[in-house]
Amino acid sequence: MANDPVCGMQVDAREAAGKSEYGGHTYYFCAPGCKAEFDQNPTNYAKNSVAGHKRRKRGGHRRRLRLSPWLIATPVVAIVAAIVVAFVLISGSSGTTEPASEVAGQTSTVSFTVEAGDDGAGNNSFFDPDTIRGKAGDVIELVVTNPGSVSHNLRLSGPDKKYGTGDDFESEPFAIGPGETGRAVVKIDSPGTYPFRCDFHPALQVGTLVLS
Ligand SMILES: [Cu+2]
Repeated sequence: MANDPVCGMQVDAREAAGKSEYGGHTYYFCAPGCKAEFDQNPTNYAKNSVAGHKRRKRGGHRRRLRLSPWLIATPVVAIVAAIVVAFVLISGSSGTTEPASEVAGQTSTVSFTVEAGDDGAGNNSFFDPDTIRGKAGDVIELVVTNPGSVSHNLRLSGPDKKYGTGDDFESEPFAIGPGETGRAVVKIDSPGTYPFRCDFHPALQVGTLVLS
């Protein structure tokens, strides 16, 4: 088994959804979204960064956190590390908790919390609620919590209701690890029903944003 360097899931190399060569190493991915993310920023994920992928600050300045493989193999230590990382993020030494609550400089006026979880073994991933109702034109913050055991994210199809076309809204961080919280800030001006999904579990973990 290999580890998907983006979301940290275990991937059987023979059944991987994609692979990339980087720095003389082969990486396997559970989903096309993970491969695309890796290919854009391989240095963020290559070697030793499996569980430690911790993310971009606003303004393009990147924060990197590399954990050695033994940490990943030792859940207790990994949990402690995650708590430390969360503390560092919350304590304000990073820009990550700055109001991601804006779209083009606008502050969100409505906030919804969505669970992106699984059954505790990485299966049956879900969003709860899987239908969110808001108003077209509002700047809406989606707070995405992950009570599950593997990484999830939330990608909202943009105004065109299609994924991967450049107008999507994506949670930040891209991969929300177990116990972590991410955010997406959304603004769509036309009423309608807009699908969202987890890029790591795109077939199963889906929902809709209904804007009136
Ligand atoms: Cu997921």
